[in-house]
Amino acid sequence: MMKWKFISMLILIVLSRLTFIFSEDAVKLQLRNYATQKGIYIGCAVMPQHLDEPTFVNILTNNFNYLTPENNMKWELIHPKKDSYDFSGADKIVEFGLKNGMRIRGHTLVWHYQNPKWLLDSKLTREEAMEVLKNHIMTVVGRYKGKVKDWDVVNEPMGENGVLRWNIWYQNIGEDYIELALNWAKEADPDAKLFLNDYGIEPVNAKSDGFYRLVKKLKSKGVPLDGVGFQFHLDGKFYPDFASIAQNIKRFKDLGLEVHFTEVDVRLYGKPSQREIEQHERIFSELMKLALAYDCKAFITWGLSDKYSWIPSFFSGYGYGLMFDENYKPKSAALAVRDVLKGKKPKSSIFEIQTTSQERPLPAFRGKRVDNVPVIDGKFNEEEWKDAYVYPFVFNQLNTKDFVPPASYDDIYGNWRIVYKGSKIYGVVLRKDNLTVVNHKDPWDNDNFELFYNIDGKWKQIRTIVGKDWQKDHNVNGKAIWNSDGGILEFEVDVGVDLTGKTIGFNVALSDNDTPDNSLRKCQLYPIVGNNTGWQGKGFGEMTFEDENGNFIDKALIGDVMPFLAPPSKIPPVLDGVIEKDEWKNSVRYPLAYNRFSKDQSINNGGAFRFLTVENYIYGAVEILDNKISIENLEFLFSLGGETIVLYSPPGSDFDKKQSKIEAKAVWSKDKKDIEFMVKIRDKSISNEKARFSLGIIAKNAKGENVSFYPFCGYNLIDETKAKGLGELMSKKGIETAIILCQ
Ligand SMILES: [Ca+2]
Ligand SMILES: [Ca+2]
Ligand SMILES: [Ca+2]
Ligand SMILES: [Ca+2]
Repeated sequence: MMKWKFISMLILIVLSRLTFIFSEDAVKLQLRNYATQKGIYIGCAVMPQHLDEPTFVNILTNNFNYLTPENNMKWELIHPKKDSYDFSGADKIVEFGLKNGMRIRGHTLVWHYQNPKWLLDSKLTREEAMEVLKNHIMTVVGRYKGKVKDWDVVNEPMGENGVLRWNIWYQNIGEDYIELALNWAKEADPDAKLFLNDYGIEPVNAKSDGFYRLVKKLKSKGVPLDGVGFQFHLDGKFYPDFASIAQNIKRFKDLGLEVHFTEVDVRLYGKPSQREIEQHERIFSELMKLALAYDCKAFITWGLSDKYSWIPSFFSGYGYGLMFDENYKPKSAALAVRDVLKGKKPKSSIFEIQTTSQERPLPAFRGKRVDNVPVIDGKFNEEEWKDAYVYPFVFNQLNTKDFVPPASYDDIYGNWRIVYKGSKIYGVVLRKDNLTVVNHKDPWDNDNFELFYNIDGKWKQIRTIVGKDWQKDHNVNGKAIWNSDGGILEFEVDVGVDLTGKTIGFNVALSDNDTPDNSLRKCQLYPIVGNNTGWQGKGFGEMTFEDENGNFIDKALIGDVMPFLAPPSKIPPVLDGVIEKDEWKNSVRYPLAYNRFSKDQSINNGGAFRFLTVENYIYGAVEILDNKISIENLEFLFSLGGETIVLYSPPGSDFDKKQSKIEAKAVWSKDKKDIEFMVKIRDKSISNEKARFSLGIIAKNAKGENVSFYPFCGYNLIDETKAKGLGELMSKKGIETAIILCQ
């Protein structure tokens, strides 16, 4: 017995020591101080019993200056019986907050959920219901008058479809229960700020449209309403559409309302992968940037640490929602939020920059016309396919900082081609995958192929899981047939519009899941860079269909491809040919996967590249991943504000600067597989500007044929094989470039 006691004591000591070390890290963060400097409140939801735990309190008071009770002001707890209130929990939180110099948010006076049984069982007339609600609001708000500065007066009033949600107050009082509640809260404490709070209203969508109409009407009637709360309970699997959220915040602010982030958490399923953890971090830091950029005055997480998060009990199998883990260790998200709070105030324009622009961001893909249509039978043997352009699946859009697909061709590799006749699209996908997984409950998390198109403003997403036809609920006029090992997919889709000479918004994606235990897919490869927003009708590339004369004439811009990013860095990387993680840590890694010397443009892992913006310089790093090629040149083109720079660097040598006096330098690694370079763009700093760029590796393959690795498709080099490079081509006709956003 003694022995066990001793060992368990030791374990306890070690554990508490661990907690101590982690909590020390957490205390050191001092999010609160940085938030104060930026004029934003950073808060979290708490329960009264947490305030008896010294570690919790220590982290809370050092990092947060805003508190809200997670449950103790909800009817069920604060008003458990018809004629009696229980203020004990709420009082404790309010007093604690005030003692520690925190602002307090009251949550909530009206909600459809967590109501006491007596209330749910009451049969009330309109007048009786008004009396019950008014008494409750006057009592609760009255008690905390001058102490609680912000109130979520009504929580979650909106239904998913943008019409008011049914609740007991709506039922008994009518639609005006919201304005009555706001008026009574105002009467009880004229100085408190009053909010309506909801979830799922963060981006522009049917629900936020309904919410917007509601608050606009209230404002126009002069109802006392100071702001709206966007809850931000996010599933970290989906990267949010921050541009849409920004646009939404702006329209609410334009009504003269404050926008608070009221219940932030970003949940992940199961044991998160490194990619998911990075996305979790990125979502938190982008949210904080968004809050600062739009002067949102409060950023509240729904809990302090995963130790007490509501997530696992509500979303089975999910966790990891908050900035501190269950041992109070700050996650990378907490450090990222701290860095955002410490940095310069982000400009709102970084969220407003939209992919849709007057310029075509990327060349369109090409769909050839066929007279005899291929037989859709999973056998890839028709002549019609041979002449088609072939493109890779390559940007892993599930990732946010590393878009390069898995290194092994056997793990996942695919290419695709499209031909058409009339209104019908025909396609072939060739796919290599080490393990086919088709048993996941969510169709998109299986090994699958997806086709996205936007024709004349109407978009559609359709999916076929390996081995199966198009998903039934997608109502496809066509079929999808796989061969027996899932290596070939042939499909047809009638889009109902003659495609001859037409340009459409277009995208495809190949997903890979190698975990039959129902874990999530690990990658979803697209032929374009993006943010995985195709399922929201955004982030489309383009396809142009051959016209009746055999020409490809790109029509008006239909797609809205995301730009490539050159994030800012304060410290310039050391140009020594060694691409160190730390010096490039802000950058995004992109694949070089298009061979423009061939009609089959698909390469999986030709190379990778990344950029950084350092004041008035652009820095780049390139990795050559294909071992079998002999390199002739690194080619870099950059064009900003009318000035175009074209530079070449042969293996092992600096840029050839004979043709230009530009300040530039390229350094290759000893094995000539990695290159680091910098180019001075101009005298003035670059910040949040869009430029055009192209970057390529020009080489010969083992057979001595010309190959090139580019980040996007293109045709010039195919059509004019005599041209040796971009410079020469540029003088002949416009070279195809993509947009790079220098942040
Ligand atoms: Ca066939
Ligand atoms: Ca695989
Ligand atoms: Ca797989
Ligand atoms: Ca270096």
